[in-house]
Amino acid sequence: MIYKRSSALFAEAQKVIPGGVNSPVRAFKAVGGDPIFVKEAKGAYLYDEDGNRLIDYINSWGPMILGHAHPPVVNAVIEKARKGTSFGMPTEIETKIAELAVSMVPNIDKIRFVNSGTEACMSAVRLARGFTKKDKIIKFAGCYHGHSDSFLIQAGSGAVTFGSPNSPGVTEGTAKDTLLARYNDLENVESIIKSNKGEIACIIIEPVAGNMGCIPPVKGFLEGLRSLCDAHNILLIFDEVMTGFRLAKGGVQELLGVDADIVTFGKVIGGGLPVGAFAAREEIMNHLAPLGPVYQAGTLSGNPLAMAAGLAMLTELNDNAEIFNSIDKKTEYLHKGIQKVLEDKNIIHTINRIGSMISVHFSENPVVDFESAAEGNNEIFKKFFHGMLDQGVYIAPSAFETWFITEALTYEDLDETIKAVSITAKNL
Ligand code: KE4
Repeated sequence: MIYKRSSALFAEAQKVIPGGVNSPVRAFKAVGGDPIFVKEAKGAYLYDEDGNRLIDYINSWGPMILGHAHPPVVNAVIEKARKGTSFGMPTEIETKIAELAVSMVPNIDKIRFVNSGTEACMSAVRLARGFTKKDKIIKFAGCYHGHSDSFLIQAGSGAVTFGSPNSPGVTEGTAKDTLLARYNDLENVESIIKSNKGEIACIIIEPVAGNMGCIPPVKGFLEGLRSLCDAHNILLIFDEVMTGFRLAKGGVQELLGVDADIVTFGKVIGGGLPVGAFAAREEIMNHLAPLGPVYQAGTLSGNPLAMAAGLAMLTELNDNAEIFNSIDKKTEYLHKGIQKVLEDKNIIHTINRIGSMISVHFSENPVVDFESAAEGNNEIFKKFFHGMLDQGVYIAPSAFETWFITEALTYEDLDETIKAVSITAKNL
């Protein structure tokens, strides 16, 4: 594959945009080489600036569950744009998508729209602190909830896992209120709660992790968190920015039958336009301004174009629930095909999959938390990434990401992808 024009565009971009990208993971730092510049996309395919067609397994990191340039979504945005692009005033379509989202997801009575997953998670934590009148939060190593200060925390020293900033600009004052736990380790969470009695406002978790590669919760883990939260008056926040409206109509709450107190959304809910949201039962959401004291706001929140895209997307998913079964089957087919090829070539690997989320880890041990995810052989992953790219298949440019399956993929695309793995595996 030739990427000359992408490289030239990248050189230009770096002169005026830090790192040439508006979000770091796009810069290919984890895999090397210059990032691919996309010219356009349709269905399951990306068309880059050098005329290459790539089968897309990122789908804008999740939103394109029905494929790129999906006509009902595109037409809805065009129609809306003709009537104005932003008003900063309430519009009926915000109520329409709110009613639909509330009808699809368990345990939520009200929803507030914002402009990104980060904003949704940041606001959800502020709401939990305001509602419980407690300051500390528990998050999990390897889970990503966006770039709000409270989340950019790494494991501190010492057994009590006090957080410490993992980015300049995050203060020690902020970090002290974020406690870091190990994913899938209930005892660890319990010990942190015991060490911070009466101080923890919420536990925020990706109920199915997608930012360490795909890591499903082990049996009983989410149920255990629910019990701990009930016993200690802690709110359980499910960050469903990735899993919401993807793993089931009602997300992980529906799929695994565990109730959250607050749920955050992003990606699919906006149909590819900038939308995040957070939702909960009425007694919690009514603490939000202008009703209650917890402040949160946004000039472009509920933007009509974004609402039009999101409403078109959620309507199609709500009316055609068999879509979820179809993409799950495609993901299982891909899983089995890749696994057979890598086993035949004796390549040490493990594949995690749940619903339409899947990740390939070049490690022999099960990948159940950040530590085990980090054991993966990154040199082999880099070769795998570029080998697949050379075969016209675009997977996440990082071993700590999940592949996202789109309904637009055909079984021929899946076979082509499995064949690309077979060719790539020869050089691993
Ligand atoms: P955004 O602010 O990027 O819309 O959402 C933050 C976020 C929150 N919660 C979860 C579970 C997420 O996965 C994300 C964002 N996901 C990454 C991909 N792992 C976005 C890609 C990027 O950072 O460019």
